[in-house]
Amino acid sequence: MAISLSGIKPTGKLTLGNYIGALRNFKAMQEDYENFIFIADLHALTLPIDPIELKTNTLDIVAFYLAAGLDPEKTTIFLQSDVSEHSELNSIIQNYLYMGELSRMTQFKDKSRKLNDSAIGLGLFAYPALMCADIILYNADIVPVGEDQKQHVELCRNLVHRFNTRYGKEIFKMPEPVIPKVGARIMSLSDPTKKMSKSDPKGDIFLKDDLNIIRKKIMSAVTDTGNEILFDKENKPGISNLLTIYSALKNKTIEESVQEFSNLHQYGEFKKMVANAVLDELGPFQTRYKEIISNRKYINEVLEKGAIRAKKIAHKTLIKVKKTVGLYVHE
Ligand code: ATP
Ligand code: LTN
Repeated sequence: MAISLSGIKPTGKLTLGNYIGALRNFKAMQEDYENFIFIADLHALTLPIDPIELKTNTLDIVAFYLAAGLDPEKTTIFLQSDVSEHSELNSIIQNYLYMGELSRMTQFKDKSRKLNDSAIGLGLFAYPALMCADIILYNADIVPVGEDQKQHVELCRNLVHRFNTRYGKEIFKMPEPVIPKVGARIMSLSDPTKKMSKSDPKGDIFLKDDLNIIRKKIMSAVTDTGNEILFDKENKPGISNLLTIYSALKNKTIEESVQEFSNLHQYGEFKKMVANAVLDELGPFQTRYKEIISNRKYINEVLEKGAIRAKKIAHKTLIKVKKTVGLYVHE
């Protein structure tokens, strides 16, 4: 069975962007792939974060994974920091990535721009090395992510090629990013030219928001002049974003949704239908989340079982890499 792997870093409250671009696709993978889904808690440390907040965010993501339908019998759910092989492989493969290519990463440029030079941590710069270790430890064939993470997976592909060429064999499998056709980049509702982002929230819909608040946020989303429901990212970014949200949640193509609304010449009515689509999805999701988050024993069991299963595979890869590069492994 081919292998799928992905993760989310617990840096803040998850948004509808995370749900559409990532979370909901993780479940789709568990039927056809051997599925590894983790919480990238080590990555969350690449920017300053309060320890209590980190822990709360982490537990929330586990509950979100389960509420989204990940089945611990089919998907290995675990914390990155529970499997020390991630850090060990990171310290080996970081030597095969170059400063030049790391400094070209858009995420690094965006995040470091907001900091003083003296406050940019080494971990933020080296972020993609750890991400690459996450991927290759499990021999992932595919990596389902939103648009913004594609560049990191591409960098990992370069590393795989470089490493395999250097050692003359297929040590690592070549991973493929899988980006959703609709909803790979959900934009902010108050500024549809900016990505909806959990660490830089602007008019975002959070997965835990009260349903009435969610409706209000959608009804007051920034739209554009005119009254036609058309997909035009340049001239109608607000309407295009709402069309994307609607289409993704209804499993429709953008064209199908545009067709559906072709007789509607009122943004208000359109927004109501988008809000209904979001509430239909998030209502039951929130009910499941509340049940799971109050059952800490179950969450612990899922994570413990997941870490044991993940470690078995990760350890094998680490030994193979150590042998390949010439580190002495006691036989
Ligand atoms: P941060 O603001 O801390 O960088 P983020 O909201 O961008 O966080 P990540 O943890 O980086 O979230 O991403 C988790 C997953 O969600 C990734 O696969 C990412 O591509 C996806 N994702 C994040 N934001 C969006 C968005 N606005 N639209 C679609 N997918 C998204
Ligand atoms: N960088 C990703 C989280 C992440 C990840 C990974 C995703 C860390 N390691 C490996 C896929 C595969 C993010 O910010 N969403």
